Amino acid sequence: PFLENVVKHEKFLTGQYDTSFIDTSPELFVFPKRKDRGTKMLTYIGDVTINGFPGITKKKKPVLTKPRIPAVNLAEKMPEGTKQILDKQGPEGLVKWIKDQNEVLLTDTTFRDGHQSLLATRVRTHDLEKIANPTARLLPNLFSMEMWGGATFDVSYRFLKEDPWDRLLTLREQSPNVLFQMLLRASNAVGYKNYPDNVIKQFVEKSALAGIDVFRIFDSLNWVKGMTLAIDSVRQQNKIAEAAMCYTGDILDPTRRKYDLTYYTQLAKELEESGAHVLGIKDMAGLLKPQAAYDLISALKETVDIPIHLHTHDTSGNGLFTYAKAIEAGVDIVDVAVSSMAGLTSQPSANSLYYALEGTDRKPNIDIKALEQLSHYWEDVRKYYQDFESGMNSPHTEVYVHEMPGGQYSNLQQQAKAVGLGERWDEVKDMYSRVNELFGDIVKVTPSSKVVGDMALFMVQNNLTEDDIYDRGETLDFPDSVIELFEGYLGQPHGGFPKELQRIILKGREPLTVRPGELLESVDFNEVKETLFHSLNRQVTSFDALAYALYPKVFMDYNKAVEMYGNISVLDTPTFLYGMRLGEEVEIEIEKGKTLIVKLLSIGQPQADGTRTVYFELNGQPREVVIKDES
Ligand code: BTN
Ligand code: 3PY
Ligand code: ZN
Repeated sequence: PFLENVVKHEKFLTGQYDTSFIDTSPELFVFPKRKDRGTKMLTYIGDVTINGFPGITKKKKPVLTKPRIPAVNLAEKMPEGTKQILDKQGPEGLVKWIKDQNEVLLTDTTFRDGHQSLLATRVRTHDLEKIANPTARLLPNLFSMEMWGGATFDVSYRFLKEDPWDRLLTLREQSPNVLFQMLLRASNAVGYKNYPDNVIKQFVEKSALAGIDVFRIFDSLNWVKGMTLAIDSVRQQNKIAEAAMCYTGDILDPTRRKYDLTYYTQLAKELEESGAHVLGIKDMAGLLKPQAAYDLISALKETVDIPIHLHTHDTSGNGLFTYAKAIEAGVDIVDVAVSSMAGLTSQPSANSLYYALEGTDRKPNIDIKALEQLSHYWEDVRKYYQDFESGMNSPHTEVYVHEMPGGQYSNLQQQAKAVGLGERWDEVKDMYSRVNELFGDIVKVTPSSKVVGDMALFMVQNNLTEDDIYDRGETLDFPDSVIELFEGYLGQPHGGFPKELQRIILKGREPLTVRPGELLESVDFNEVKETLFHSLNRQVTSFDALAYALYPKVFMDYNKAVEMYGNISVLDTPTFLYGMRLGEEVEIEIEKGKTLIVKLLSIGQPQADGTRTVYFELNGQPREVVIKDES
């Protein structure tokens, strides 16, 4: 606790911080051993130049322009925003403030769901950091910036080889005025399964410490019992608990009664009674049709007293129409993305919404010129990540049938490619909706959506039909995630599991009916820190320990990559993803005021052992590294 106070102090009061000294007990303090950062960096650049980046078909480094950053005066005082309202008036004060606003309030999701949905979550801190301060200055009237949680935590370590906690701390420093919002999967934290209760509590506590103000909490089966621990933990931190219900099905369809208006109003009431400060409606796939939005918001306004925050995805192309109807019905806050990162599987465009509401009394109080400038930046950055685009480039009304969440679309597509089903993507989508039926029509959102996706991949890969599952299920090795779902480790779905299928999948084992957190053994964080300290041979923070508790293998692999390559998060994105062209020179700021100038001179022919020598110039001096050619 003492050192955590130091962090708060150093970081938040003086604006200077160094995550390397955070909350380590003094006896664990070691001085990092001297390493040659230059060689590590060249090893990475050599490796990615020769072997390419995982998930990208190897190709020449594209020639791209530097993103246009809006000109802002960094010397000027940062305008105050909603963060100051929360800090001064507490959660209740903030809730009252929301209710007092007449215009619709906006959450900007560009930093999280926007790129999670369009670019497989791959946008790096390097690119977020540069626009965080201009965004805070140009859009101080935002309700919040959603910039953490969901898939970003896992993807940061796993694919980007960067620390998501550093991202949060860095962005917090750059944007001190707008509320920071994260997506928290209730008992699944930012993972794909339930974790012990003390992990959830710790996670909320540390996320709040590092800068999160608004926690959007949802359960992937809309199981309230799985959400209360997270809600309580957030309230204990004096932060905003936004409890969200996931929207599935279609309240307008009289033949689909499982998730009707009554289902949602009852759920909303339960969430309010469970301590939610704000009610979230999480339309993760974009299934909420305009009239349904009007009916739903109108009914909820009659049911609950807390503000209502609506989230949708624009996959069908109807997103703005849905928002217009929701706004007419009195929704308090809606989620939008900056135009060049909006639309399709992402959120509706903030810029478009601004104009759509002209002439109404709920038009958002936002600077449209600023939005357009920010959009230029993102338009340029998006090109860096072109290889992670889903290929969807027009409205996709099929979503009303397959019901796949926007945040899952590009990720599942990557998963399908990785197991050799890239060519059979249409079949995978179709199977996705068939699996939903097979499972009894469940809510599909991370992680339940991943289970449906895993099952769909499994069935397409093995050419299985629903009948095969029932006829030959006893002999099939179902994906682990499917077994865990049916065992009750993600909680209980509305209406229960289909009994016969559950019996087949569990092969005689008894399912859980209680909350998994009641059974999972607490994590001993001191022990984790101790173990990590010995295996990593460096200072270990509470943030590290949490990462290990959530994702042990991913976290250890990340550390291996850091050991091998150093801190590669400082590389510009084209170099990070494609390496260098022959003769090219790049500048890498490895720390404030310390820059490496790297020039790629030549690449040697493969040797008998499969290695190649890569010749560089580093700050004018010749340097070479030996890289294994994996081709
Ligand atoms: C690991 O496997 O944990 C190390 C991850 C680092 C992957 C890098 S990305 C560039 C280069 N190309 C590869 O295929 N692997 C390395
Ligand atoms: C996530 O959990 O990452 C989501 O975005 C779900 O919609
Ligand atoms: Zn979403």
